[in-house]
Amino acid sequence: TATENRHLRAAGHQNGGAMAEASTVEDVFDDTYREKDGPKPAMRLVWRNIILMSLLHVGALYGLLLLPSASASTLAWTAACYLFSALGVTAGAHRLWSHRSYKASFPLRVFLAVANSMSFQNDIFEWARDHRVHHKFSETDADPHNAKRGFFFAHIGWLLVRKHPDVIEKGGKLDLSDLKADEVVMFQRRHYKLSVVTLCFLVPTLVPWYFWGESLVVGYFVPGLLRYSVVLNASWLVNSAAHMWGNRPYDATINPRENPVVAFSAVGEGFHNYHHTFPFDYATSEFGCRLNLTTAFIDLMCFLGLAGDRKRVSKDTILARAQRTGDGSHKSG
Ligand code: ST9
Ligand code: ZN
Ligand code: ZN
Repeated sequence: TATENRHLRAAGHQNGGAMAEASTVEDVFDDTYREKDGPKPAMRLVWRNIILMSLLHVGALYGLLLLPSASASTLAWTAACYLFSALGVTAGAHRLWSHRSYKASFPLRVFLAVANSMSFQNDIFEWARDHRVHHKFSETDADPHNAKRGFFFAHIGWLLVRKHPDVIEKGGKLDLSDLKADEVVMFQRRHYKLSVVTLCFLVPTLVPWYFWGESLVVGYFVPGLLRYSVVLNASWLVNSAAHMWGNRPYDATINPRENPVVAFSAVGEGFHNYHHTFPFDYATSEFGCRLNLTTAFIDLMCFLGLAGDRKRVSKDTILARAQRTGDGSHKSG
């Protein structure tokens, strides 16, 4: 199916016109990779991360307790921060930069990079590199959040231990030239720490305090820490829950699944059986905008002339694939 997907991507190009330069994205499963024999390397805990992630989640719980004392404006602002930081991951790091599933103009890329820094999920370059190895070596030692190691590891555990050496070895062989050539990606990488302090913590805290007199404590714990940790967990559910629970209408030989609950909380990213089968489809789902705010956002950007060249898989191809490798739950069956 790797070859098949390359052909599909090439076909998408002919429809999409000037998309040729993105044809090398290495997000297609590589079935030639074999895990090394012998015992697995020992797990090495990273205590700094364990402590910081614990503190973040304690802070988020405190934010939950403060929710009733937040003003309506602060709650609306929290929702806006949620949506904005989520789009920085879904429309930005994921569909644009990891998969090159559509093309974005310079102003839109700046907007997405700003939103991405508010989400504080590693810089775009690192995120996209980890994500390409996740697709190419899915559920093997070379997958950073290998779901075969269990729910906890796929969800958050992978950020609390040293990476398996194969992740770094295989990741080092990926072609990332498109990311290196994108000045917005490289600018964000150079100024990552400052952008995160500003956008993930200072802006969410200070805007409600300055504009409508919210207390700094509520600003820090609600649109700050609570919003940050909810976006993180919604993203991690794609790696954990959507690799374990749901139907596999498109390819029953892989673990990623269609999970509507995850799709809702991750603004469109839970149709994971479809997405691993056709990683270059900009909608990450057969069903366009259904439970998929990110697709609606990309469509809006195209309507405004800020994006273009959306890649999509044809209904015929989807049907043929569902009939050939699906688990029978596709509505056509
Ligand atoms: C976070 C990310 O939360 C979340 C990602 C979610 C993904 C979801 C995907 C699902 C689909 C999309 C859905 C989106 C839904 C969004 C919904 C929104 C509502 N290839 O890293 P080091 C090199 S982040 C090649 O230290 P260790 C590296 O360059 C949260 N090379 O590895 C370096 O080289 P050099 C906040 C690689 O020591 C060397 O290896 N951030 C690769 O094993 C060492 O790198 C954190 O919590 C690669 N793939 O440490 C921080 N990887 O030395 C987390 C690495 O030459 N990170 N290299 O520079 C860390 O602290 C560490 O990375 C570690 C591993 C402890 C985890
Ligand atoms: Zn996945
Ligand atoms: Zn992906």
